[in-house]
Amino acid sequence: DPNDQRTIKDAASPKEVDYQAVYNAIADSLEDEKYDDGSYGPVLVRLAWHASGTYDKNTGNGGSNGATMRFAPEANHGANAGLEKARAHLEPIKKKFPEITYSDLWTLAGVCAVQELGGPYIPWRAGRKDGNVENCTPDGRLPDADKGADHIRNIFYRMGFNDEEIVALSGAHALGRCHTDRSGFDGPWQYAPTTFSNEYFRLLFDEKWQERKWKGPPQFENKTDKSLMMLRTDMALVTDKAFKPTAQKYAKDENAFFSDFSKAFSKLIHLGVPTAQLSEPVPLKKIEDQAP
Ligand code: ZEM
Repeated sequence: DPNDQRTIKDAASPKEVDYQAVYNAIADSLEDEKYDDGSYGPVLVRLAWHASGTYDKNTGNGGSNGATMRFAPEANHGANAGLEKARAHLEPIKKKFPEITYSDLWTLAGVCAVQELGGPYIPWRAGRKDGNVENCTPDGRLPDADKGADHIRNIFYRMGFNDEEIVALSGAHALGRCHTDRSGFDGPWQYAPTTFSNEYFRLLFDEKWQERKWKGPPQFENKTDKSLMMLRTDMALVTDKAFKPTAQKYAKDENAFFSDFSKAFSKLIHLGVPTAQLSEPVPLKKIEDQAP
């Protein structure tokens, strides 16, 4: 199976990389007052997610191993619109540390963004190998935002996640926003979209949500000031009987969310990477926890 990223051969033998130095360089690059809400963090988290969320547990193909989003057709899949900005943002880091693979770099960048924007520590292992165009995954593996709970389950069960993990992962929507020129949707999920928190869950329950009347795709707006948004898939976390209790727990208990998100996101960014390829967990310290 040419799509099977477990068959990716590495041209060179793995080299010594100072991953903390790579982490620090990414952390240093996140802030940019001219970009979006002032940080590249959210779009880097989305890059790590879309690079990993193509995994299919039944065939073993897809996942972060390969970094196949560098190539058409995967780069041009509708779900990946806008992620060229995230990839381009990491190019200078790749140039500075050429020995890191793109697939390690993209997942490490996701970890860095979550941690530096105030989220939990995320266990990360090195060892992903870069594939080539033959390893691109077919279109349609990532979730559609205008669908319901059945669709969400189909997509995430295929990756090997359960209902609790689906809810935990969805909390990443604390970060960033929708862009009309990328997905067609519009707006952020919470008032501080460059701070990782459980605000997404709190607002899901504490705000009243109504369908937005506009020319764009179907989305919800908060009644209070109409400045926030939810996708149909976000609303499913409240309307679905099995998702709701977990979402409620995270709305009330940020520590529980952080702990479960850390595990689920770590699982996500290692999906499909053969264990034999992976290093031991690499400690990646937040800037604030490093000696001055
Ligand atoms: Zn998202 N996501 N996502 N997501 N996502 C967007 C943005 C971001 C869905 C989805 O359709 C969309 C997860 C799950 C799901 C992030 C992280 C994670 C956008 C807006 C859409 C439409 C894109 C744009 O216009 O720029 C759906 C349907 C999901 C599941 C059902 C999971 C899981 C994530 C990580 C763990 C992040 C951080 C963003 C914000 C990106 C940015 O540029 O600000």
